[in-house]
Amino acid sequence: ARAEAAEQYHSAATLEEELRQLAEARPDIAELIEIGRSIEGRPILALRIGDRRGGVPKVLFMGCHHAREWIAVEVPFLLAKELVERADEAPIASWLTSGEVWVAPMVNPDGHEHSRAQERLWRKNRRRNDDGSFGVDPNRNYGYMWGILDVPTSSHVPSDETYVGPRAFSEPETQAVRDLVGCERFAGVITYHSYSQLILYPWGYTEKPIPDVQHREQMVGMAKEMQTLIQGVHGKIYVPQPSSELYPTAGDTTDWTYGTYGIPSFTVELRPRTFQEGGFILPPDQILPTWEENRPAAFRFIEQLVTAPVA
Ligand code: 0X9
Ligand code: ZN
Repeated sequence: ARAEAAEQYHSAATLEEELRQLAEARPDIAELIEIGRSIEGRPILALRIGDRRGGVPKVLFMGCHHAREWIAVEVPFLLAKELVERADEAPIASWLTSGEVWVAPMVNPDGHEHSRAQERLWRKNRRRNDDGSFGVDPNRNYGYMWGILDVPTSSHVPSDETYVGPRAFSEPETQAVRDLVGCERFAGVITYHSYSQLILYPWGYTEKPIPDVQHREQMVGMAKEMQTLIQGVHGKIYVPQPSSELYPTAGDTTDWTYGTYGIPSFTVELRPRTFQEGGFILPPDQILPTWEENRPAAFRFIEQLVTAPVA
């Protein structure tokens, strides 16, 4: 069963191959971009999808900051695939004219390969730390309020699962995202993780609500709408909540994208809901239903942000 699952989920190599095929099939709307290289030298890839007009609002979807969260590669990949393959159909065609969608399905390719080949439950990247242990948690390494917490869920001990790293953006994987987001000025970000079926929005570093009431209401509203859209497909409930309600962390992706750029930012924790249902080990026959239920929420996010006036 293990070998079978590995075949139905993407490796870094099969992902690159399929992203390349998408870009080659539709060079008019899709471009494969290497946004950086991992510690072990693997390309970190993003597919840019749009008519390339310039000055249009852009939306970013990312996946697989955490190595073992295999489904978090597949959902953004299937989003990219559908946008490219149905690029000429309404309403996708109009989104790709009025805006642009960027998809980076595997931010942590080294960790992901390690999870496939060596340790299925590996989480971090593959940095060799000063104490000889391996790995920085990429989702603790972003530069907004980085390192301010010292708790089990956000640790300064290198061998810990949630090691924040020696400094903000110490890792090439988070540097790649930092540089991309700094360049492209996205209107919104969704980063996929697993598991628990949650829709998380900032803050993660504090239980205090976001002070800007408009931003807060916008993100709470969007999260609730996503919940409804997801539930409408296969009945699965994804609970919206502030990230810190799950547990406190400093330096996660969405605290940085919201804290630095003020853009709507969500962490979507995909299937399953519980450890008893498999936790990080999601049977491959659930890849498609997980994508199907997340499709309308992702589409709505795109639609909302690309049809809004450019900031
Ligand atoms: O711990 C994480 O990085 C995310 N959960 S996971 O099980 N995929 O590792 C959640 C990050 C959301 N932020 C906070 N909880 N603060
Ligand atoms: Zn995760």
